[in-house]
Amino acid sequence: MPDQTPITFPQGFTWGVATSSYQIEGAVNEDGRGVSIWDTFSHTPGKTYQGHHADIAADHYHRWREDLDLMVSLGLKAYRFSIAWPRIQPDGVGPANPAGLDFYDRLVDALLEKGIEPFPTLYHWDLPQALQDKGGWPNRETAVHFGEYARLVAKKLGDRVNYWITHNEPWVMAFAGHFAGEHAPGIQDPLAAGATVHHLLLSHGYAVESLRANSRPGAQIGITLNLSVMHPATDSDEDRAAAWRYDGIGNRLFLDPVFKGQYPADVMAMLGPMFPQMQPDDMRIIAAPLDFIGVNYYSRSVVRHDPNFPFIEASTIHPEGNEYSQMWEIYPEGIYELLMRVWKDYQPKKILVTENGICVPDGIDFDGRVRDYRRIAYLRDHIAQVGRAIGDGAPVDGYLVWSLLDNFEWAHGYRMRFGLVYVDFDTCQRTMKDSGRWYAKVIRQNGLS
Ligand code: IFM
Repeated sequence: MPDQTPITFPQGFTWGVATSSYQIEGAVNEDGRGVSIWDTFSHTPGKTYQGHHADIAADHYHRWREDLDLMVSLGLKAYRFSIAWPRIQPDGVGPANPAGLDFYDRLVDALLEKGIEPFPTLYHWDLPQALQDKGGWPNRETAVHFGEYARLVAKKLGDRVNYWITHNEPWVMAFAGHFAGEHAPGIQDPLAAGATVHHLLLSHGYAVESLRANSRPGAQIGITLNLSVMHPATDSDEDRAAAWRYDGIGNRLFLDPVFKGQYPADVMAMLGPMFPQMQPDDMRIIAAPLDFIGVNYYSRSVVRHDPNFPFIEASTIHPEGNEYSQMWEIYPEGIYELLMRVWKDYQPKKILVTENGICVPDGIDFDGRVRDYRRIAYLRDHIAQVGRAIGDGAPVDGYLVWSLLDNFEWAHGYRMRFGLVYVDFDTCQRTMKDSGRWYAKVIRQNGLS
């Protein structure tokens, strides 16, 4: 039975939604945009569900004004979007492409005009293909180029943007992209994965320097990590140790360098040989002070000891009888546990939930409504747990739903729908779902009634 206790959030709490460039924009050949690794990957046979790609996606590049109207009707306080690096620097290096910058410039102005705070993310996985051809993230030079890209973006938007996010979910880029090969660039090489972890973190540090130097006074900078809680499958010592190893690679491998300036020793004992040579200043650059940490939470992991998996010797299970979405277990208490843990172990000045959401099958009923009641239940239960964490002292300042629109869910293509707004991918027509109307009410009431 879901918890129905009313909760009022602190005044000024930031309610919003999140999206990313490749998942919604389309217009891949327009206004000088270069090719990204996701264009290449999604057009490679067998890499995505039924060969889906995002050449058109939700056509947000052309329909952004309509999408802005939807944001206004939701009453959003914040909109998190990502900037496509190949629109700004088609080859990943060199001068900025004015048409690419202009797109985000117009968007930022229009958001501010409507009283919606823009939260741009510099990188949500769409690396320029030209940089991939020179070695991609496993090449240390890519981190340097990222610092320059951040500078170009900040020079254009830094007079108006108050909140910057450097990277989205570097864990996914490193491990799904370079170890499992399920995401672009589709590499399966432990050494490439280790180098990618380090160079993504280094590039984050370079980007913080560029953003600080080119932003308005008081602008806040953070990074978004996909974090989880790792529960042992049983009480056995073996499973508990396995869950701790999972925690090491999933959480501490990114949190420790960013907040403590060092990689966790137990993780390095496991993965050290995968990592590149580091330079003396690297950890100082990576641990540049941040104003907030962005936390993406979807589900927990239930972990057991499993020697079949190299390095980590652990795998996850899906306990019977629990509730699942199309992709993950539904476990709202996990967001409470996670927020409290991040606060207590790392003492960030501020935490923002930069993504939380669910994919469940939904569709338009004959009367034109989308009755996605499971999404409403999921959001309600998670928002309640965020409220509980705030009540217990965690400095959580905002909550952003993933996602505004149904979109291209990477290797799953369009069959996974996360939106508060339904998108018909034949016509790109938008329909507000019941969850969108429900979320608008949450925002109006500043909490759960
Ligand atoms: O769609 C993704 C997003 O790009 C990153 N975070 C998780 C979402 C759902 O899988």
